[in-house]
Amino acid sequence: MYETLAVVGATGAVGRIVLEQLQKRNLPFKKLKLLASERSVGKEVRYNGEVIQVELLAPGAFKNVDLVIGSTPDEIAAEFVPYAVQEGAIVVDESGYWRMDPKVPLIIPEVNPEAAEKHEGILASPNCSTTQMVVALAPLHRAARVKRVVVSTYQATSGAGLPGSEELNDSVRSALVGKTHPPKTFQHPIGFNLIPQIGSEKYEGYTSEEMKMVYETQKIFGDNQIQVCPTCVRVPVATGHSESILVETEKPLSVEEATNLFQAFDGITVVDDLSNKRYPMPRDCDGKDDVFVGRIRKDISSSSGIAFWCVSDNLRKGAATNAVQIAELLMKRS
Ligand code: 2RA
Repeated sequence: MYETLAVVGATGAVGRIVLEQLQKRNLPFKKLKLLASERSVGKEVRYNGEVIQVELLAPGAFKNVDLVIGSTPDEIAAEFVPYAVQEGAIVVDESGYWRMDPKVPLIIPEVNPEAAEKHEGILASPNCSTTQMVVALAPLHRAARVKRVVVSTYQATSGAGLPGSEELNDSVRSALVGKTHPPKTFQHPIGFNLIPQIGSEKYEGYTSEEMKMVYETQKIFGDNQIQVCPTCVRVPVATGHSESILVETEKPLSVEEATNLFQAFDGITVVDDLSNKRYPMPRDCDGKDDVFVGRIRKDISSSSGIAFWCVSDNLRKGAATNAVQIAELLMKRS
């Protein structure tokens, strides 16, 4: 049923990993079409030993396309997704534009695959910082119902795409010779710095990135009662978002119970041995598809809390891998 698959934004930081994941997971489609903005048209991309030329993203490009994975900024997704659907394709969109539309299911395949059954042509993949947190919370939520989450993120520069990665390199190089590289992608120089702002001011002093963590978590779990208090921080790390998470559950969980729940969940790897200095770190998770959890401990300030540390490759489970898994889920069901 899904014979032709199109990848929009195939030459971007996430698009490249989408192509790698499609090959690795061996998705059963017959033809691949690559679409991008004018700047990338004509570029040649290798896929499974074949050379594919990037074509222009424009109305008409989705005729005879069955399934699309879109990896573009919000404003591009706002424009192309409606005409892709009109031309008959189903779109898995990674941008932030469609996620909170009530008609669009927001999917993490290990967490809420059932939500993918009902859609009107668009399915969305959550924001990277939400995805890894929700994967980690899911087994605790199923066993003990999550009531409240306090989370601080340490987000890599590649979350802002290739320009973010370049700015980290330029900023660090300049700082090492006592200069300041003028920031373009981030609000301040990122080399040897932390920036407690990702996105714009959105609600009551919280940023757009922080409010995504609130709304998207509630939507994926289908529970608006879950309280989330986020602080999102950009850090000078190239790849791999880290999160310090304190979760309060309705039914108190012991550390052993929480650890067993994490270990049994598909897509989570536990690395937790403080005495031997073993815990997840971005440099060890770069290039891996799982969500890594460690430093699991009791909240010593309350009786119903568990604190833990969570790291995941933001370009993989936080973006490309999750989108390809959604496409895989649709293909399995067709
Ligand atoms: C970031 N979460 O890290 C964003 C990307 N979607 O900037």
